[in-house]
Amino acid sequence: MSGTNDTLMAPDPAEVKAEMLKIYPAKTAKKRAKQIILNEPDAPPEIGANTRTIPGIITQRGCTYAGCRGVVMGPIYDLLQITHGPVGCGYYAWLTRRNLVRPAKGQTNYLQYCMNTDMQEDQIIFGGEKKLKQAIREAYDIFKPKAIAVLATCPVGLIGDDIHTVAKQMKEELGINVMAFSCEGYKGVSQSAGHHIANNGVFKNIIGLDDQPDEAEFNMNILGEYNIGGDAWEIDTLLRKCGIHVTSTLSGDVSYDQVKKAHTVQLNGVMCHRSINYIAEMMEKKFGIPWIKVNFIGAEATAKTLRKIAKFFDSKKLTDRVEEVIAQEMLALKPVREEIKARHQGKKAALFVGGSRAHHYQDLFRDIGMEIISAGYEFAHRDDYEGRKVLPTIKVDADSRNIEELHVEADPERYKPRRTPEQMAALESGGFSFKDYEGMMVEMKKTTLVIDDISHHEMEKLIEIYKPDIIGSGIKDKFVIEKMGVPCKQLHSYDYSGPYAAFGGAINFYREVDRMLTTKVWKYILPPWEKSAAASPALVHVAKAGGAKKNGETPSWRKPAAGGDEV
Ligand code: CFM
Repeated sequence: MSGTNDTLMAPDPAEVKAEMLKIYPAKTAKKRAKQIILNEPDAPPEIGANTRTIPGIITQRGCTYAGCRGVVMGPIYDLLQITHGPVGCGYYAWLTRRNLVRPAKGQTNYLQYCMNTDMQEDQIIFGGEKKLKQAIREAYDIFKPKAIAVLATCPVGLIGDDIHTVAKQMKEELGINVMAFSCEGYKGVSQSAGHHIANNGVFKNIIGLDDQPDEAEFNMNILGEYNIGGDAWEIDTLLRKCGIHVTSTLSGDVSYDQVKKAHTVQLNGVMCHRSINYIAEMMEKKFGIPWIKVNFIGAEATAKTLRKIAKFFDSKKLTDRVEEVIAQEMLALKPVREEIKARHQGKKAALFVGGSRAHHYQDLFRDIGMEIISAGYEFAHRDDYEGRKVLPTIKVDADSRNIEELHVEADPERYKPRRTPEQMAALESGGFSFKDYEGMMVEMKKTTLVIDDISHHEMEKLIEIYKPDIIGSGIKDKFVIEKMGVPCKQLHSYDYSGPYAAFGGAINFYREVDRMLTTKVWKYILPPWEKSAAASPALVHVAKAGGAKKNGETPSWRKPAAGGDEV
């Protein structure tokens, strides 16, 4: 056996891609080939994204209802939310996503409830509108909420219940805001469609209901921040230290009343571009609030974001304060970062998460000297990969046409540009960019594999060939990855730790990765390809070749060293 004598060459990404695809039927391989791309940071190539997953492929995606109810609407804690559908769908509204809240004293919090109309065969056959009305009345009688949202699951759309008319009638009857969301799970390609539906609903039904601004010199919203593991609290604490007030987040630890006045701020910061860019755009058109992309994941990214915000407000006092805060925070962070960096410099990470974290978390790994060998989103669109400049070239297909595009115009009374055109132009000529997101690919190295909607099969190949030191991914593949001997940091609910945002969060993350990479437990796990090799000596050659031997040849990245015996 010659395992130790093998020369391990850097895998050729084109060969890796071919290896991933070769198991698929021709049509599937053709489609997946468009979703597995060799990166070119200077001119990101077109990637296939936001298209339906081919049946049979094991994907990590969720449904449209999950994106609307679970992701965007879920965290608005005093908006009473009723799922209209079978009780099983309702389960996924029951805090299965880890958006934390800490309502102020005396405020209502419905997050711990899971309210559902429990549709039965009767309603499927004869219609569920009556039962829905009854559920709304019942919920109102018990809780007396400020507002109610009704969220549809698949059968509602299939049988044609008119939930919007029900909401309208109940609004009149109860005298409170009642709104409906046609976010049936099948409506789109993934949860991404649900984000868009939720954005439309929040914009139409909540934002703009209260014109009274919070009193603050520097006042902004953080959009697309969902307070997973307390991230929004970490960001809020940091911004407060700088003297910046957050009126509303969409939607992390936020109340219905805060969302009502979201349109009164001077600036919108967009954290998760994928899930909330629609609202940012619509608020700009209707109210004149500019938006900028922000990122509080990673120490360097956080510092950059703070400076960007300070530059927008154009105040010496704020700029000085921001620099002071960055210096203070870095003082505490740097020794931890340097110590951990020394242990893990050059190690390899891969990231396959959602619609924004696969990009944002790259900064945290880079902070401690690690290299990103591959990354991809589950359900993002081309603009999240290639940047918003490709928006005009994205083809509108039957699936995207399914989701309403709101026609938004400037509000006749309330449209008020927050900066004059001259001020905006001056900022832009100083390198400041509004309404812009450059996407993931410009920040990744040349020829790095960018993989959209990665399948379990592709993940296995990636691990066998690249042997990453850690993978950031989700619960659906976490244990598959760990059974292969690779630590997996679950980047949706954070494996119940966190927060990871801002400077304090970055320290938590470095320590967590350090712990995961230094524990000795992984060496006790024999990955499946080595197990089969041990059981059958004839397979040893294939195993050593990263399981990627094709047509009797050893792939170029794993040629045996001269003089080394093979088996
Ligand atoms: Fe935005 Fe999210 Fe994400 Fe997302 Fe999500 Fe999430 Fe996510 Mo899980 S809104 S796209 S639909 S950052 S629940 S808080 S972690 S897949 S990367």
